[in-house]
Amino acid sequence: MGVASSSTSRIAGHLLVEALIEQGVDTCFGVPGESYLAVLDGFHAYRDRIRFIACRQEGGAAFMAEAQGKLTGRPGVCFVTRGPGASNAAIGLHTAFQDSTPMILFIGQVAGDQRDREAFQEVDYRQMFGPGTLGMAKLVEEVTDADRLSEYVSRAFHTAMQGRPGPVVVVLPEDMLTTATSTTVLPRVEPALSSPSPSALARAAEMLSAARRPFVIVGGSGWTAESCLALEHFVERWHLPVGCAFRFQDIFDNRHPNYAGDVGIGINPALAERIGGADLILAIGPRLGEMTTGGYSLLAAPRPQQQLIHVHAGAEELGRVYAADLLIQSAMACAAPAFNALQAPAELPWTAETERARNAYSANLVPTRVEPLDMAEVVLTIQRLAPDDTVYANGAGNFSGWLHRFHSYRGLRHDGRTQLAPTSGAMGYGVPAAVAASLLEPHRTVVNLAGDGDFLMTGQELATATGYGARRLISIVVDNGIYGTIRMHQEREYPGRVSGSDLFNPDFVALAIAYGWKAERVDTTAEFEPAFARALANGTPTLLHLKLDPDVITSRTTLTAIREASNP
Ligand SMILES: Cc1ncc(C[n+]2csc(CCOP(=O)(O)OP(=O)(O)O)c2C)c(N)n1
Repeated sequence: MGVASSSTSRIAGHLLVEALIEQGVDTCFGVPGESYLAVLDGFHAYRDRIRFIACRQEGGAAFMAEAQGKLTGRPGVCFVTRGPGASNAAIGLHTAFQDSTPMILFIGQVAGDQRDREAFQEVDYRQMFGPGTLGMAKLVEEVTDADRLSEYVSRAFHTAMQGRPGPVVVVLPEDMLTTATSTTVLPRVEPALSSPSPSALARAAEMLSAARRPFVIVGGSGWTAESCLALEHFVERWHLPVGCAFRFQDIFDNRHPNYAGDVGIGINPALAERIGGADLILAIGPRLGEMTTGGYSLLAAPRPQQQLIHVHAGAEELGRVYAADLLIQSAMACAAPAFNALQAPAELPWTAETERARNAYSANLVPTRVEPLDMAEVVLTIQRLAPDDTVYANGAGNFSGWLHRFHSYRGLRHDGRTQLAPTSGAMGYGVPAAVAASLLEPHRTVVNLAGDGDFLMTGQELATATGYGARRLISIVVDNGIYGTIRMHQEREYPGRVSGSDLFNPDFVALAIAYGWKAERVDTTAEFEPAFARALANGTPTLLHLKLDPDVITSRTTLTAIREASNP
């Protein structure tokens, strides 16, 4: 039901908030600005229906909205002010683009009578953010007529969710927002979803039936619990081995006997070999980007050795890199059920291979013990103690490799999305994503795994968590005193020549306590379990500061080994 009748006249700033409520939005993230006071006043007017979470930096706010889009499948909403605010928010927009996350960024803009003078903080957002297929936004629009604001909002929601989901920028000139309008809001948007054509499905079944060593890679956005269940049934019936694309590990239940591992950075070498040696790759949903293709080598670009069936929701994505053997344009909500309707042949030559793929995945879960702090054991302990529906959030850095390798995601069909991780590789994502998840779904436990570099890019959002009453939120900072990922690359390319990758760190425990969190330091594996149990039990945001030997650079090797291999 709408919140206003068409005869009501109110300023466009209020109409915008009414339109968001109509779309089912109950939480927006942002940093206020004088450019959109009329919208803030709308949030005040409708404060019993919708809340505006005031963040501490627009990068944090945009990451929170991106996480909201990932968690809910509908656009996360972020509000920022002109040039400086929009500049800070760019990282969240870029992440939403690369991760195919529905999101809308509203930007306050100079008044129309000041336009094009380079007025205070004026920026041309079409130049800044695109739109394009290789960048920051699917669509950038500036609303100059208050009577058409509803149309633009409706278009933003459609565009963010339809085809390949992604971010939309809507620019709001200050004078437009204060103009009275009696227009009404438009109805809640339900995205139009494309389905595979019967002939394409029949061709896919033929190709699968003729294969000897097929492999399925799933990923991308737009999945629902039902489509994930259909996917599970489809691969069971066809006995297919399944891998999850980089940072889409929660699409498929990692405990399922057909699950073979994640296809991303630090891939299990046995899995890489399997994908390289497959004769057919069925990619359902992933973008087949650099991280999922091992730098376009597991699948050679532009013409892979394997046969390729690529299923994706975005027409512009199909055939963009790979000259596939079969392209199927379909939303994920429709693709898996359609594949699940395909009849499998009685005999499938690869059944034993699927078992082997699973065994290789299980073998990869066995860690090499490390003293005094074993990150693999840390991840396995978190998994053992945390509730099943816990949301895991991380940013970018080598620390995330332990989570990606050792955590078994139970899958979207059981618990909704439980992995908030940037395929864009944006450092600083994890803290705000975790804060957003905790505020949006307060009944769930949220665990953020952060590097020391990663954490401090957005650590100020600890204040947002405290201020808005987050509870079951745990941030684990893995402090190795370096920008470890970069040091690793340095030691490989320029052994022994350290430059720009050392960090000075604050006392993270004192820092967290200053923000109103509880905090503990952990130096050994044995100390971790009781500290994490206390964090789970106390119902207060808690930071655990883990000291990690910088030589322990990944779950597979050390800095010393890398340096020695590069400098024999
Ligand atoms: C916003 C951003 N800036 C820079 C980088 C490049 N980068 C990738 S990983 C990394 C270091 C991460 O350091 P840390 O968080 O301490 O984790 P570690 O690698 O040491 O585990 C850097 C600087 C990036 N990915 N994102």
